[in-house]
Amino acid sequence: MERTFVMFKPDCLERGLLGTILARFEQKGLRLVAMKMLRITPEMAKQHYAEHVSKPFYPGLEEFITAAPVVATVFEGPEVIRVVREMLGATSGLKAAAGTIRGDFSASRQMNLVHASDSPESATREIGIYFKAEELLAWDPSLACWLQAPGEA
Ligand code: FUP
Repeated sequence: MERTFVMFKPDCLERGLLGTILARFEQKGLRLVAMKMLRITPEMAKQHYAEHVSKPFYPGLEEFITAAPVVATVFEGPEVIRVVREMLGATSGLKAAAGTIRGDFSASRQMNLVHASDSPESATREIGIYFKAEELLAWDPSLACWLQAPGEA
């Protein structure tokens, strides 16, 4: 079982798409283990996007990500890091394939609705920025036995 950090960005909340997009992850059968709504501060933005802070697009990215609340979540499942990245599609909504979340709902490179970790190292780092260990709730949904065969999870 892997865990991944998934964040519904300000454009997602402003456009009223939180429920619609969250539903795609629920329908896929991914297990939600943490969730909180918050307003990202400039300091948190610099921590989250540490690899981009010195890039020319960073000031605009920080303005965008701090402009309205976000919803931070952690999902759990087999190969969940890759599965969620594939559900999101390419970074730019203009390039993302139809059928992916960005392909279906975004026409922007910056306003691409949802962030998800791209590796196990990123997932651990990003979950640590937004959640304390005790905020991650391990649980066994009753329907789990109809989502994966024994030994698959
Ligand atoms: P991703 O891993 O898909 O979130 O994308 P990146 O780490 O490459 O980029 C992080 C965020 O910066 C993306 F959500 C989009 C944004 N970005 C820009 O706004 N302009 C750029 O030129 C590149 C990325």
